[in-house]
Amino acid sequence: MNRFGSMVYIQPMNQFDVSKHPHRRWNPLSEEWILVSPHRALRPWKGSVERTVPSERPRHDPKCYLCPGNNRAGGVVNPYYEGTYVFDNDFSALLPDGLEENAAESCCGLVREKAERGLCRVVCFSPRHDLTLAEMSEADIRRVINVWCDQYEDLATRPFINAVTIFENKGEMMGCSNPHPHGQIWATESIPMQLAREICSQGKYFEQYARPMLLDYLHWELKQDVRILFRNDHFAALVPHWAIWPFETLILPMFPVSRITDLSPEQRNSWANIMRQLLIRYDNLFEISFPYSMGLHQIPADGQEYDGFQFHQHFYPPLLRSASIRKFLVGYEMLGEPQRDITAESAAERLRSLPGKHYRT
Ligand code: H2U
Ligand code: ZN
Repeated sequence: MNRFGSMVYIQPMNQFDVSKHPHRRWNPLSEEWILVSPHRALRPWKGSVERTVPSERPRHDPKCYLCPGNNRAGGVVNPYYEGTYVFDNDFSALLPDGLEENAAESCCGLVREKAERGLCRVVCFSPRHDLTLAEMSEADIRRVINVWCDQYEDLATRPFINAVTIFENKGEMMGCSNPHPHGQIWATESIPMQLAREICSQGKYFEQYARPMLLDYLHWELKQDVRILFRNDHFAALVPHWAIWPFETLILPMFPVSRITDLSPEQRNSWANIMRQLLIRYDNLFEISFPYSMGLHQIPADGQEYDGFQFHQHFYPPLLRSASIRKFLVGYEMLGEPQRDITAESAAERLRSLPGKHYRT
């Protein structure tokens, strides 16, 4: 009885279980918390896959600005390329050297601006309009890796370039303007914010433990064997413990390496192999060409040492439960912090359970 004369029921405390109860997880790379609400995803999965009509694309589209032999904006004509093809973006977000250096500050530093130089390139992965990386052979993905390495080498050695960001924006849902398999490279004078954060967090870890953070993390994950998707001699793919996007993944090398140009030919083969395994599972998940933003994080190209920095590849796919239901980072996520329902562990289990053969073959 309490002092108002009514019965007090003491609820037994629920034993905390990460697979059932709301909790926060720490992202040691970006140094941010994320909220996980697994109880919302406990409703049974009916496995219903909304089958979308696969969009049959021609091998060559006369209207595509990336297909061989076609016109691009500004009148340039693409060569009849047979493998990969790289060109300077006709609508580059950055302009190269030649502009005067400029930085200004006012209002006690609250208002700041700084001129930014850089180069933007487009990388066509294949002359075939109807393919994606997921449907390309391992050897062809390996050729794309070689192009990325050559581009890194070329851009990183330019005096005004300090960081090279290689990425792919895939699918209409991600705002990609063209289904022709392609990615982009932005080489910048400044170190972009996401990379700067990851340099800082990995640097602090290295200072404390004298080992690369992502290598220690990978060794721990390999022992746990819960979020690991696949591994080969040199690389592993996993759903990071702190993933925000439902099927977010990370490809990690199993040895210390800070830039892709330092990968040996065998290591590059292994990377192509693991990337292909992952991309096939992604497409098989909802039997569609799976949209995502993917990118490489490498050491800055400013000639400085960044102890503990480990090269890695992020995949951020927006899809949640089906081919058409996407996750938005809105509301609480814009004003509070990111949140997810299905846990990283169950996402990994789903991805692992998918066949290794592409659904279209
Ligand atoms: P997406 O990967 O977001 O679809 O972008 C394709 C890029 O291709 C985009 O950055 C460039 C756009 O500026 N582009 C050209 O360089 N030339 C063209 O003729 C059209 C598009
Ligand atoms: Zn095309």
